[in-house]
Amino acid sequence: MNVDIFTLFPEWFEWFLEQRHVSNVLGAGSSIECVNYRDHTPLSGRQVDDTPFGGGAGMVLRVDVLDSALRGHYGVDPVDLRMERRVIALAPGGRLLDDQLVDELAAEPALTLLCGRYEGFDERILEHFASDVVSIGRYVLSGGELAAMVLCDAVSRKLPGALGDDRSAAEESFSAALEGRPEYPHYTRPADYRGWRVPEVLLSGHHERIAEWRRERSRERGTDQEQSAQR
Ligand code: 6GU
Repeated sequence: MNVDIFTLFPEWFEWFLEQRHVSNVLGAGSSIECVNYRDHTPLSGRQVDDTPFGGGAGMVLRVDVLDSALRGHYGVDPVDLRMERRVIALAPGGRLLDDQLVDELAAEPALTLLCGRYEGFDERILEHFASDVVSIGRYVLSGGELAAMVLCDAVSRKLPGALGDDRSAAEESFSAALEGRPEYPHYTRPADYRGWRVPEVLLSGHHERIAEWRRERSRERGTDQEQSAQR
């Protein structure tokens, strides 16, 4: 997969790209490239944002700057770009990122991520250039960069070569293998610590009983999580 990240802070991603599971995926044929909006702005002084029409606090990323940045990088009109590849604007009001969306994005050959800053994007960017608007939760971050990293992290775990063992991604929390529910609890040595004993069934070597126990625990956790989401 090829991922391009448009941002005002490309240096934020340097640390992220060095992390093991990300660099494994990059080594296995994927690529992540960062593009600085400021390198493409048609405005003087590397300006990229402006005050909102109608007044109010903060600054808004300009539609002409995004047009130049996308056109400069891809050599096509950004209105047509979103027909070729998913162009995802990261904004708090977007579609909530969940395992289903992560799977959907992991199946794409290429993604473009647009990070907003300040008060966010001129609405025309979302309307005309983005194919999707994605949010990582119902709270406000100061920019889309951390959300882009969250999305890349979650997507890259689904790509071949990311994890030591490809089964880990298939059976993990919220996956279809667990019918969308959270993962069962894990234990390792010591089997008894301060009197806190590991459930006996896990030490039994009885694979069917272990699988059954894990399904039950996963179901219980799913119910607990639904109940706390309703509160
Ligand atoms: Cl994608 N962006 C910002 N600025 N805040 C967020 C978010 C995204 N998702 C949750 N909060």
